[in-house]
Amino acid sequence: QVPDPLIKQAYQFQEAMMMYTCAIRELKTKLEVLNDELSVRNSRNPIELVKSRVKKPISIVEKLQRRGLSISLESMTENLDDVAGIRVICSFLDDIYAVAEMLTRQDDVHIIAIKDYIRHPKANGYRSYHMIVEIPVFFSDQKKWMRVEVQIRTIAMDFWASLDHQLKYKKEMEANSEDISIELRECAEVIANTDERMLNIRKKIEAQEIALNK
Ligand code: 0O2
Repeated sequence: QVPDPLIKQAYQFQEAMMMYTCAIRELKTKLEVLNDELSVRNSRNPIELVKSRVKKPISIVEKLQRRGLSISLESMTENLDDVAGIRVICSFLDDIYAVAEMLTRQDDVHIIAIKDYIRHPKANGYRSYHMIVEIPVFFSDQKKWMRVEVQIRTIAMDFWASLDHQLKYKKEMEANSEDISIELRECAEVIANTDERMLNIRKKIEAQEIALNK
């Protein structure tokens, strides 16, 4: 027989995860609204794809342990900002900042923290714009402010980060060796350069269109 306190804890955890899932749904709707509006106005989609996930229980426990924090529901909700995570994959570099700014302007979105790993890439070459936001979610008996980590990046940045993640996950030893790190960083730089060139190409095409329409 499973002891009562354990069953109670399991239910509380399930309820917390449900709340994080709802927060993701709310924020995804906000992003879809923005994308729909902008695609009508500008005849192109700034957002290519939105991915989301609720952190797995094992990853939650590992992160709390890594930080030397207690393993409990309270500790998770107080200390972890990325239990709910959304990844916004944009077409172009400037779309990232446009999406971030539009979210920031919404008065029911509280910005808790921002990490701009595009202007300040990580030493390994990782690039992405990270926001920790808090949004209100309305449940049957309460309004709860829920934290969500939003990672905004281009298709190219996502390509690098996904492969970097895979390589490190499958071959941890080799991925940590010096020459592999250098190669990965070089690839990240080539990708960043390509992102800038693609943005310039788009701007040139837009300028030509404006000139033609005059
Ligand atoms: P997952 O599986 O994506 O959830 P910490 O989370 O403790 O590392 P912090 O300050 O909370 O530190 O987070 P930070 O640095 O703002 O961003 C962490 C998340 O960004 C990671 O989540 C990754 O998703 C992504 N990220 C950061 N650095 C890298 C990197 O070098 N390569 C790749 N591929 N992704 C990175 P998780 O929880 O580590 O993983």
